[in-house]
Amino acid sequence: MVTRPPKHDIDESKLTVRPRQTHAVGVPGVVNSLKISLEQMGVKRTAETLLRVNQKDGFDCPGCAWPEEDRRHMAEFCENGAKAVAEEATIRRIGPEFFAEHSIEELRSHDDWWLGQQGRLTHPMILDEGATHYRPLSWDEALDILADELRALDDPDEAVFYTSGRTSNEAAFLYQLLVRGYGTNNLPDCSNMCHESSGSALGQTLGIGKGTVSITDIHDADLLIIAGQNPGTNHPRMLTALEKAKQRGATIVAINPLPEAGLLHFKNPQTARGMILGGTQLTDDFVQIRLGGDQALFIGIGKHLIEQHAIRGGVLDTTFIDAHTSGYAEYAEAAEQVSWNEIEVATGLDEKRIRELAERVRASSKTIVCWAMGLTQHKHSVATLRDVVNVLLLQGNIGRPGAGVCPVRGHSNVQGDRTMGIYEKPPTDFLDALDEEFAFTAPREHGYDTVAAIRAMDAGKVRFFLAVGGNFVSATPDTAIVESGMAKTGLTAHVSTKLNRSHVVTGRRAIILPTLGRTDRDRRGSGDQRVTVEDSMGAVHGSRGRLEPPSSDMLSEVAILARLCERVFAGREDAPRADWQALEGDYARIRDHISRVVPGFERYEERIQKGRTFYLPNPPRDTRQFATATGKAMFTANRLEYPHIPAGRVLLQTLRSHDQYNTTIYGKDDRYRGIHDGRRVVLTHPDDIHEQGFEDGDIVDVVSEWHGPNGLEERRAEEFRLVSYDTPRRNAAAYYPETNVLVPLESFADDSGTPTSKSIIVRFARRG
Ligand SMILES: Nc1nc2c(c(=O)[nH]1)N[C@H]1C(S)=C(S)[C@@H](COP(=O)(O)OP(=O)(O)OC[C@H]3O[C@@H](n4cnc5c(=O)[nH]c(N)nc54)[C@H](O)[C@@H]3O)O[C@H]1N2
Ligand SMILES: Nc1nc2c(c(=O)[nH]1)N[C@H]1C(S)=C(S)[C@@H](COP(=O)(O)OP(=O)(O)OC[C@H]3O[C@@H](n4cnc5c(=O)[nH]c(N)nc54)[C@H](O)[C@@H]3O)O[C@H]1N2
Ligand SMILES: [Mo]
Repeated sequence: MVTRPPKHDIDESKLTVRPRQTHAVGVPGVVNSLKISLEQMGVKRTAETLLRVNQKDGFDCPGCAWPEEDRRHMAEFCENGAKAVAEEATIRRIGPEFFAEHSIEELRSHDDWWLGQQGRLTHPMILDEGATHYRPLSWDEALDILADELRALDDPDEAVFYTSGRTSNEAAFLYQLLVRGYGTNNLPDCSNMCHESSGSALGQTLGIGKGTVSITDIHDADLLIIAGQNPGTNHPRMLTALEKAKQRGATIVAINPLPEAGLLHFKNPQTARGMILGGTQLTDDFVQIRLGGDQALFIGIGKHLIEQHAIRGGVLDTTFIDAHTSGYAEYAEAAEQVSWNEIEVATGLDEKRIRELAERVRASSKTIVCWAMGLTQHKHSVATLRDVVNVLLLQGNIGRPGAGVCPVRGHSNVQGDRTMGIYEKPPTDFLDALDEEFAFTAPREHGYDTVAAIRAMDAGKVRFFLAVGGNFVSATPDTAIVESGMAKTGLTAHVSTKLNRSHVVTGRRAIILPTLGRTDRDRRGSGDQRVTVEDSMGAVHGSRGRLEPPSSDMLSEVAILARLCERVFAGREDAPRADWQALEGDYARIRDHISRVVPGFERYEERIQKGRTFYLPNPPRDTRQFATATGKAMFTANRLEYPHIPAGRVLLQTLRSHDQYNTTIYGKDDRYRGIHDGRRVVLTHPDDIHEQGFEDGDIVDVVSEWHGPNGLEERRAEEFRLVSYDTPRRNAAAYYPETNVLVPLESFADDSGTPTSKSIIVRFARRG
C-alpha cells in the first residue's frame, strides 16, 4: 500500500474536535506510525528501515536528540521517530519532470504539508531570474554558480549561511570552515530559535552551555521536574526513561499550562504492562502554570527552601554552596524581596500550592529539571533559566549522580552542530585552534544570528543566502518580513532532502541541491561512510544509512561542502589549506581534523568504531568545575518578569501538533489533544472565548498586537477555529508554522535573541 502524494492542500472544513486523550502511545500510536510508514515506504522498506533505527552501527534517528537507552537492544519503538524516518525514507520522488509540471507560482500557493508530501528531491535545480519554472542543471554548474556568486560579493558579510540541526558533525565542521575561510561568522542556525536561551543561561551560571546529566542520572533521580516540554509528542523515547525512573521510585512533576497526554500517562508499547495493562501513570503532580510564570515559580521554590533552612536547618547544601558557588547572598536577598502576591499573579497558582511543590524539592536529595521550548521562547527566558539553576544550586544538585540540569534538545544533531562551530559568536580558543590546523586566520567579528540575518535581508544588505537543511522561511518569525527579505536577496540556495516553502519563496535566483539523509547509504571513495552526531546529553556516536539513495546522482552534505570549499578557496593564498577531495573521499579524515581542533574529540575515529559511544567532557558534571566569570557556579539575582496581558486579550503560545516535525507536516491530526483533520485551531479557555464575544467553534482571525517604535502594530492570521480547552485563563495555544505571521521580529528574548514564540498578545477578530 503506497499512496500517491496529495493533490490538494489541507481542507480545514473537515476539521473535527474530539475529547482529548490522557494516555500517550499504546496501540493507537503503533497503528498511526505504521500507517504513515506503509504509505510512504511500502512493506519491505518499512521493515528494513524501522529495524535499523538507533541500533548499534545503524543510523541515528532523524527525529529528536534524546539519547539511546541501550544501543545493543532492538530499536526502541517510537511513534514519532518512525514518522520522521518514513518522511525521509519515502519512495516518492520529485525530479525535473515535477518542476517542469509545476510553476513556481503554483508551488507558492501550496502549504508546507503538500510540498513535503511530494517526495524526495533527486536533482540539482535552478530558478533563473524572472523564470517561471525551476530547470535542472549539473552539479558542476550549480556549484560553480554558487562559488562565482560568493567570489563576486564586495564584502563576505553580504553572505548568510543558515544551518538546521540535522547536519552531521562532519558536514557542520566543513561548513563552518567554508564560511570562516570565506571571511564571515554569519552562521545563524535553528538553535537561535530554540535552545539559545538555555545555552546563554547555563554558559553564564555553570560555564558550559549544555546540560549536566546523562541518561543514567535520569533513571536515578529522586525528583524529575519537567517544565515547558511535551515529551509524549516531541521526545517520546524520554517516556521510557521516565517510566524507568518511576519504577525506581522517582517522583515526577509536570509544569505546563496544558495537561499534555504524554506527561500524564504512558502505555509503553515495548512491555506487556504498557500494551495490555493500564500503562504507567507518570506524573505525580501536574502544576498548571500560566504562560511565562516559571521564573516566579522557581523564585517561590527558592524562597521556600531558604526559609525552611532558616527554620529547621539542613535544607541547603551549605558545603557545596561555600566551596563551589558565588553570589548566594545576593540571590537570597533578591528572592526575599519578591512578594508571594506577585508570584501568585505571575503563576496563577496560590502560595500553598507552590509550597507543596517546594516541599517535594526539599525532600528530594537528587533533583533534575528538564525543559524545552516552554521555558526558552519567552522574553525573560534567560532569567527564568538562571532562576532554575539557582534552585538546583541551593541543594547542591549539580555534579552529583541523579541530579542536574537537562535542557532537552530538539533536532537530532543541533547540539553537535554547535560543538562543531556552527555559531555566530564563536569563542576565540576555538578560532585559534582552527587557524592553527588550517593555516589561515578566521574572522573574529561576530556574525548575524537568525533575527539579525532577517533584519539584514530586510534592509537589502544580504546578497547571498545558503542553507544546509531547514526551512528558513517557515520556521522564522514575522513571515511577511522574511518573505520580502528573501525576495531582496540575489541568490538563495538550499541543501535539502525535501521540498519546502524556502524553495519557493526565494531570492531573485534560487538553487536546490538535493542531498542524502541519515537513512541513505553514503558511498564515497574509501567505501561506505558513517557520520557522527552528539545527543542532548553530550554523547557522540556514529550513524550509517543502508537504503539506496533516491537517485544515483545525489551528493552527501559533506561532498557538497567539500566541493564548495575547493571552488571558493581556489587560488586564494589566505584560504584554509586542506585536501578537499581527500576529505570528501573519506570522512575519517575530517574527524582527524576535528580531533585536533575541538577539545574532547581526541582519538575520535577509534572511539566511534563498531557502534561505540563516548561522552564529551562536562566539567560541572564530571568534577564540579565551572568556567564562569567567578570560576564558580554562579547564583544570580534576577529581576522577576512575567507577561502582562491587557484586558480583553490573550497570550498565545505557538507549539507543535502530534503530526508534525517543525515545519514538516506529517499529517492532519493532533490525536492527544483531540484535533483531527485540520490545523487552524486556537485552543482557548471557554471564558476567554465568551469574553471576546464568541462561541466555541466560531471561525475568527487572530490578530497580534505589538507596541513597536511607531506605535501599535497589528499582524493577522486568518480563519482559525476557536476550540474550548483546558488551559489557564488568558492563555491560548495554536500550531506553528501557520502562526509565525503573528510573531513580531522585534519580539525576542533578552540575552539570547530567541523569538518569543510562546508569548504573543492576541485578540480574536470577526471575519469581515
Ligand atoms: N515529533 C516531533 N518531535 C520533535 C519536534 C517536532 O516538531 N515533532 N521538534 C523538535 C524540536 S526542534 C524541538 S526544539 C523540540 C520541542 O519540544 P517541545 O518544547 O516539547 O515542543 P512544543 O510543542 O513547542 O511544546 C512546548 C511545551 O511547553 C509548554 N509551554 C509553553 N509555554 C510554557 C510556559 O510558559 N511555561 C511552561 N511551564 N510550559 C510552557 C506547552 O504547553 C508545550 O507542552 O522537539 C523536537 N522533537
Ligand atoms: N512560532 C514558532 N516558531 C518556531 C518554533 C516554535 O515553537 N514556534 N520553534 C523553533 C525551533 S525550536 C526550531 S528548531 C526551528 C526549526 O527550524 P528549521 O530547522 O529551519 O526547520 P525544519 O522544519 O526542522 O526543517 C525541515 C527541512 O529540513 C530539510 N531536511 C530534513 N532532513 C535533512 C537532512 O538530513 N539534510 C538536509 N540538508 N536537509 C534536511 C528538509 O528539506 C525539511 O523540509 O523552528 C523554530 N520556529
Ligand atoms: Mo528546536
